[in-house]
Amino acid sequence: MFDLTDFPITRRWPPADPTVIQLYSFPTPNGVKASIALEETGLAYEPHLVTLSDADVKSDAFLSLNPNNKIPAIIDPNGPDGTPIGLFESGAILVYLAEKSGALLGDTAQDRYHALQWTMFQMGGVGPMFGQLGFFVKFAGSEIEDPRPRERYVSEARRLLAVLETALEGRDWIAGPFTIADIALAPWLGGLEYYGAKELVGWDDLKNVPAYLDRFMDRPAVQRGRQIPDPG
Ligand SMILES: N[C@@H](CCC(=O)N[C@@H](CS)C(=O)NCC(=O)O)C(=O)O
Repeated sequence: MFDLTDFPITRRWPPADPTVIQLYSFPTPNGVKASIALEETGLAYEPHLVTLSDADVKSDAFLSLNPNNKIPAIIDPNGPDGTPIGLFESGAILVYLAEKSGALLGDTAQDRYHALQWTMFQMGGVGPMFGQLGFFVKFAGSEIEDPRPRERYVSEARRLLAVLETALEGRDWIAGPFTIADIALAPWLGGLEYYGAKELVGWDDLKNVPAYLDRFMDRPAVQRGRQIPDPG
């Protein structure tokens, strides 16, 4: 039941305890979604550091678990029907961990669909748009002279932040109770600082979003999960 030798990734990153969830990740906004959810739910797991270098994410071993060469990915030795399951895409991992633990999707069917709605909003909107913003503001794209891509992603980031600012009025968490949607969204809000993009997106004009990020960062499980795996 706990034999993980069918997963080639375990030969490069061997499990110390093959009975627990194996996490392959790096502490980026997408990576920490998985470690924070694991810390919040209390599910037993073992982290493995997979850096963003081609030698790791494009290795045959990692591609055998995620052909899309991106962290995070997991193996649960005790998946549905008691058989092992491998998963990639942080949104799918969040839903899986929430359903497995019975936590982080609220208490009612309404909560659950709202949590999924805002998780999709992050996966399809905030993640890709903020990621491109980072590319054009901080990384290689910042050397491109044409201002239009940068302007496009700054204006999309501002628009998405305005959606959140309105939705957070009068509530602590985006779907009502604390859910996977918060774990998906908040690390990306924190990423704006790392990109040096806060001023560009008008962060100081917002009230609810910065308070929301502070509330998220205050959670002990979030503080632990943000450091996992230890990047060394
Ligand atoms: N949609 C994916 C995106 C994951 C992603 O972009 N991961 C980045 C780090 S934040 C990565 O692994 N990059 C390595 C590469 O692209 O080579 C998810 O949410 O899991």
